Amino acid sequence: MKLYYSPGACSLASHIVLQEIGKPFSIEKVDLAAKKTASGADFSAINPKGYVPTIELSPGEVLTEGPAILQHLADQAGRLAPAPGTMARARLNEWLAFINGEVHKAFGPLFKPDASAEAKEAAKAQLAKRFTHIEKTLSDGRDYLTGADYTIADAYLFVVTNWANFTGFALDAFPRLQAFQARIAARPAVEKALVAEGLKAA
Ligand SMILES: N[C@@H](CCC(=O)N[C@@H](CS)C(=O)NCC(=O)O)C(=O)O
Repeated sequence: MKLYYSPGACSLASHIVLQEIGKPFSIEKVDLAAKKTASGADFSAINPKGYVPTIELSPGEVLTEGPAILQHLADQAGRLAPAPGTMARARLNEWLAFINGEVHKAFGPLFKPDASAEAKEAAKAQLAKRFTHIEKTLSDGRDYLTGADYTIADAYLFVVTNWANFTGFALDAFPRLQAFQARIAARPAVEKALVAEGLKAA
């Protein structure tokens, strides 16, 4: 299994889950601007959509889209997600869709150097609404998004909300989210993924 990634990008969630599961895998960095992998391969030929995460599960079997990859890894491992078909799994899917469509994508303008100040402010206002929903969810004392159990949604939420720290989006109003981030960052698998992507000293 090989994960194509860019350091700190949304692919970090898949990387964390691979580390959590502990089955053998490798990672290869992608230059997203040049669409070249670290070994010199044409990334567009591997994933014509040109983005990470992209995972080669077995020779020629490539899976894309973060939520699909996360669920496949969890289902194969029989961990980090409730069983398919259950209400608990529907709740997990609800979170994955929210993180993907409402949080991940809302960060877009904050990463674009050419986005107008107006577009950046609008993105921050949208994110504040979404973060408020997350903060409320975490306010009943739960450690993780869906309750007592750590799931793939927590890994994904950790990665995208961490972008706040690099985009000038203050988290002061979201203390429970900050505590959540610290809780997830302390997991050995998360630390391993951060070190492997060069985001943390070994
Ligand atoms: N729909 C995809 C989007 C993935 C995505 O936005 N990846 C970003 C990094 S976080 C990327 O590779 N961007 C480079 C590009 O689109 O050229 C998913 O949810 O996995």
